[in-house]
Amino acid sequence: MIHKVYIGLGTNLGDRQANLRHAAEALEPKVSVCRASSIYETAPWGYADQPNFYNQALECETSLTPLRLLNFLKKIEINLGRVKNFRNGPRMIDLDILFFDDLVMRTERLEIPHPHLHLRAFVMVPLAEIAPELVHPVLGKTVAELLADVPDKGSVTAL
Ligand code: PH2
Ligand code: MG
Ligand code: MG
Repeated sequence: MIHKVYIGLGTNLGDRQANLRHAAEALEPKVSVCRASSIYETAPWGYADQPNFYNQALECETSLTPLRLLNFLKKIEINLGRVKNFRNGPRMIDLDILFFDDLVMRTERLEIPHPHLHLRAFVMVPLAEIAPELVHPVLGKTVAELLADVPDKGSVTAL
């Protein structure tokens, strides 16, 4: 069975543009990228004293299960040089599952939809570019509607 998944990418160390490109390349062929948002330069959220991020959203298809997809994304993060750091701290690459079909899953290891996505402009602006009509399965609103209500007014600028 083929699943439609949305993945949020973030990077603020090294060559940020190359990190995004390498991550998208590493997804294939297990995860095929259907649509990519523009790349946005965004102010760091949660911990201010670090470089600006580049953020992007990808619409993908995969036959992996949610946990296999999570493990696969973690492996790509490590292959691209991510090392353990403090919460919200700088990283080479972060790959987050935002939505997985209309699945709602809340476990210790994995929460889908991503629990904070609707609160963060650096996630919602790229996502709204590629999927404005997508409906959040818990909140019952479209991505475009949720973006209009995002409380985080951190700067988000398309490259
Ligand atoms: N990711 C975080 C914490 N803060 N800020 C921005 N601008 N972009 C991110 O991707 C980001 C962040 C934790 O995952
Ligand atoms: Mg993240
Ligand atoms: Mg993450």
